[in-house]
Amino acid sequence: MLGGLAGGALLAPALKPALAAAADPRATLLSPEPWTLTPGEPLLASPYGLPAQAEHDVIRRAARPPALPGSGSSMTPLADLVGSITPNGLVYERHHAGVPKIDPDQHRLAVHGLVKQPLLFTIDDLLRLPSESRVHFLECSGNTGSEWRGPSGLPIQYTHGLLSCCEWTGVRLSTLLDETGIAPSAQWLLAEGADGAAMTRSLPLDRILERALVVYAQNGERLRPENGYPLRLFVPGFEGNTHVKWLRRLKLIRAPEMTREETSKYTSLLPDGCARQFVFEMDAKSVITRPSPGHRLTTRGYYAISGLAWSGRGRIERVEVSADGGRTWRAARLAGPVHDRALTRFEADWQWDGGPAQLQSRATDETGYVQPTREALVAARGVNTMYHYNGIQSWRVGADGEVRNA
Ligand SMILES: Nc1nc2c(c(=O)[nH]1)N[C@H]1C(S)=C(S)[C@@H](COP(=O)(O)O)O[C@H]1N2
Ligand SMILES: [Mo]
Repeated sequence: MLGGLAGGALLAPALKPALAAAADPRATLLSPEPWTLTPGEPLLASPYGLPAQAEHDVIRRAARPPALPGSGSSMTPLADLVGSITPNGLVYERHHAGVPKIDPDQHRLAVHGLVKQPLLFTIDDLLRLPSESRVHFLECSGNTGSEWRGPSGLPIQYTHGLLSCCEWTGVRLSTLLDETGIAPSAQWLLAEGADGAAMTRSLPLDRILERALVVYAQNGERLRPENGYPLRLFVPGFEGNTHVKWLRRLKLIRAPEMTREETSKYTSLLPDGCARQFVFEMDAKSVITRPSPGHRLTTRGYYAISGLAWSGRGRIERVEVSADGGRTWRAARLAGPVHDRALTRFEADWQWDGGPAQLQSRATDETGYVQPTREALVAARGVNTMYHYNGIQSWRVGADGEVRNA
């Protein structure tokens, strides 16, 4: 059960082993560690900094080998990250035809179609325009598809790792369209990438104009090649595939183009035989990142349950946590900034009594939408779709302290 804090002495039992070690004459605080005795590594040992050697396991991983050369995805190691920002080297990757090698000096963005004046922008042109930086999540609509038919047994990197959150910087789409002008008949926007897949999506202009950015930077530096260098479209809250990478063309159009990505892919077949098409917003969702499968609890007592919540429709309003499989819920605290359409870190106090437990989290966003159970989601959508799974996730803690996706 989720217990309260006993008079503030959170770690008293956990500290006992440390104090016992201090009584060991070989472990007195006064003996200097070897690395205090000589100068360390020189400056610029790594001109572009790298994580500490001991953190070498905190890496992106692919759940399966690619079906075609260059296609596939690698996943963010969510269990090892803190706060809400994903470091650039760990942002998940999803490519339909590999990462193109683009010369930024030759790259152009065309804005054309139902505009008053078609324009071609170089990267330098875009850098001259007013910029905007915003923190937003990016989630593949296939994320957590592994859980449609019940617990997959997989750890969080493979169930929820098609998810990241960066500070994205670029030019507002509306700024570019102010330059070109918009013809009155323009209703949709077609975005096309300069990769082998020529990834192309149609987007409803009125729903994205206020927020969409053409970005050239993430977390303070220029985009990584795998995340769209030198330019990508960013559509806050929309499914990942609409954030077209290696962006080369924006065309204002009257109606959706019905591209491969919105007909053969990214539609969801419902139980009644109808299909949902143009499902853009990612529904509110949350997951406990620590503890999660692969972790093992070793001592009873206090643990901070930590996780992430997000919504494609706005800010996270509330997160609740259960330790008894959803029978009772308690409010978690939001433990960091709460940005619009961004990962939001939550934490809840928990006393592990050494017995079996079932940890769950449930997010509510500012529209009042509550993250559904898997049963409710399956009742509404069936199991014939791969996309937009946002059911409440359960991690089982065994009496042995082992955490499992079961
Ligand atoms: N041009 C292009 N844009 C693309 C893709 C692609 O294959 N080509 N993949 C899409 C998909 S399916 C997702 S989920 C996101 C992944 O972005 P990331 O690799 O930066 O995480 O990019 C989208 N944009
Ligand atoms: Mo995706």
